[in-house]
Amino acid sequence: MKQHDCDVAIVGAGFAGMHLIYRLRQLGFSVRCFDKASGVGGTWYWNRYPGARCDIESVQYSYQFDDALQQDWNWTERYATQPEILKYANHVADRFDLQRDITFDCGIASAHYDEAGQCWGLRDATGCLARARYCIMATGCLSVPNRPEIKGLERFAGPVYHTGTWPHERIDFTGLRVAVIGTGSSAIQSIPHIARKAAGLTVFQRTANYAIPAHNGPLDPERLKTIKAGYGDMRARAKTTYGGIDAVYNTEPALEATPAEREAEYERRWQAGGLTFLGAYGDLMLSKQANDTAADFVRAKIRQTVKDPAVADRLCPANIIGGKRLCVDIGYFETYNLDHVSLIDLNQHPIEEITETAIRAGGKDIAIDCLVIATGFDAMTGALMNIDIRGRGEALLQNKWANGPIAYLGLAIAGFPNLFTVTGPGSPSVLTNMLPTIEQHVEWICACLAAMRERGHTVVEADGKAEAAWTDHVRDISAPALKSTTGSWYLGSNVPGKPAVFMPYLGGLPAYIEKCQDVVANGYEGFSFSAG
Ligand code: N01
Repeated sequence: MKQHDCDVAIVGAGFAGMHLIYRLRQLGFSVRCFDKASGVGGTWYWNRYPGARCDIESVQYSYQFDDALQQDWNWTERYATQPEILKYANHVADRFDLQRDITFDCGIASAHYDEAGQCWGLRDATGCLARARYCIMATGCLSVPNRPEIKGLERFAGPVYHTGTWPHERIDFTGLRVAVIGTGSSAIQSIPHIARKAAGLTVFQRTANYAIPAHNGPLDPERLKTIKAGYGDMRARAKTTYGGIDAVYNTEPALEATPAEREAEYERRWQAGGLTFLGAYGDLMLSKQANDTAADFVRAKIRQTVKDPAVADRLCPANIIGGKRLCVDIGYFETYNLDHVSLIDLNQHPIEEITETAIRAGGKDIAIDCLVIATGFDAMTGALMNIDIRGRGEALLQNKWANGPIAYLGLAIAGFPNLFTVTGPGSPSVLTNMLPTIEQHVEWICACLAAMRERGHTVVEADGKAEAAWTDHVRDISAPALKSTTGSWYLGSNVPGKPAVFMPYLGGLPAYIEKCQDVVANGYEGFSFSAG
């Protein structure tokens, strides 16, 4: 394997890695990007399960760094499908000739900082691949599948698919008895598609989930034209909202509205569809009582949709709405009205084991031909903790983060000079529209590297004190928040043994952007620089 000596090594060729290549090249840095996939696209390369699509409107879940790109590309649906997003990623790679700087089919196993040489050495399983002054981890927040440990799983004779590493070839469920384990976004999107083909579908649910209808459809060309005419304004407005999505977020408290007013507002948002349902009132994620009003509305919708009241009961979430990431669905609840679809509540009937031909739950064998595991990801820290990352004094990141992530702004880590993370823990990342959030990090990191070059600096490192203060701040604002009261992948509670720490920054995108700008305005406050 060829060794690459370059200014910047990038791990991951998803939307973050691709934008990094483009921007760093523009600034005159030499780059080499590595990805274990055989193509670009990151999460959209791997998540090919039936029904996979974005839950943020395509016109907003897209790059804005190049106006000609956003003017030229035409999204065809309100919420783009996985194939269309992957096509877009490939279009961007071709348009900016990014692939020549990417080594595919190459999973980085270790990244070690060489203090004397002031550079990072990256290796895959076969040996040294790159030596670079800087290393940027663009490894994604949801890129490591969470695989459940179920007795007998390895004995099952039929095919087993994880939604997060779906095969490239089309899987035909026609006439098969299928089981799906999990009821998060991936399951909620795939279940209606699987049910359309399968002879029987059994869904194993541990926690019921809220889903708001997508009301997806073709993008009206006239609407697209209007959006494109005002794209810049739309992007600017989006940056002023908590989640980086251009939409109307009410600030008035739900509890000050009358029940009739609330019902009308929730109904209006239900009919509009999508994640911005939670923008109905300003206190939905602050007050349990307010949250209950929205949760009750959605539970009533589930009961209206699902004909069997016992099944509807099982599908009605008991926890707060928006605690786990809200899901956006197309025909999910209606699917349970089909005679060949059944729902098993794992709290009442836990899986005892999997045999060669069946799932045994609650003392009963449910015969299946294939199994779909939709149990999500080891989120936010999983990809970084899976790489042997060593900083100063060969200190291991795995040790530093053993009790939860400690990072400065989700961008840098004390003791790990010249290492950056894109949308790392402690940044708003997964609580926002990821594309603009990725771009904000990429722009910040690239500007930092350019500033260092101008000043003759060769080493940058987050200060331990600044890092500790930011990590405390991230923890302090999440402690009283309703969101941190629900078990979720934000907290790592979906992965057995993972420390329960609320990982993303809950202060919202505008506050975070301001903080990043202030850091720069104050001479990169919280970072120290030196020259070799
Ligand atoms: O994963 P999840 P996901 N036995 O963690 C259950 C993004 N995404 O892949 O809630 C039985 O949400 C688990 O139960 P519980 C999006 O950000 C985006 O669906 O932990 N069940 C849960 O029901 C999303 O939030 C899109 O009790 C087990 C399910 O598996 C994130 O990815 C589409 C279990 C996992 O749900 C993750 O979504 C898809 C076990 N041992 C995903 N372990 C878009 O639209 C876990 N579960 C862009």
